[in-house]
Amino acid sequence: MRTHTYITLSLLIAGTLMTSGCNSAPPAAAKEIQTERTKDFAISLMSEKGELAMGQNRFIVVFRSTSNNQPVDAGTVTVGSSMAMPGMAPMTAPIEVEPAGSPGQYAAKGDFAMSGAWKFEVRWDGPAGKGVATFNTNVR
Ligand SMILES: [Cu+2]
Repeated sequence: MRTHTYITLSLLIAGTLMTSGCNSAPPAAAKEIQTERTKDFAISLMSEKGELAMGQNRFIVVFRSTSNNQPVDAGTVTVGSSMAMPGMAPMTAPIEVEPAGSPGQYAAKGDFAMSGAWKFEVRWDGPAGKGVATFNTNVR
């Protein structure tokens, strides 16, 4: 049963990848993926490779003040995702976000089932108020 063997092996590999993806430390050297600006913030998505790719991704969300370019605490941050699918409900990927240990930096991870045009909505609620910024980002 070659097919069955192949599937079992794939599940084992997928399981190993998921386990190794549990470390929540932000990437050591992060490159900018995309930056969007609001009145108060320049909000950047960053990752080790400077891009998002199909499958499991870890990236960081950085909030900087537009007045002095310094990282600034945005309070509670969530990231929503969706991909428009012709003739179907949009595809979504849950994105886990947690504070990355220094002000204005948040570690995020999510698993994208398809490459293509995704929309990310970064929401914040904290000392500087609340808001949302939309990123239209290509997932390779
Ligand atoms: Cu899709």
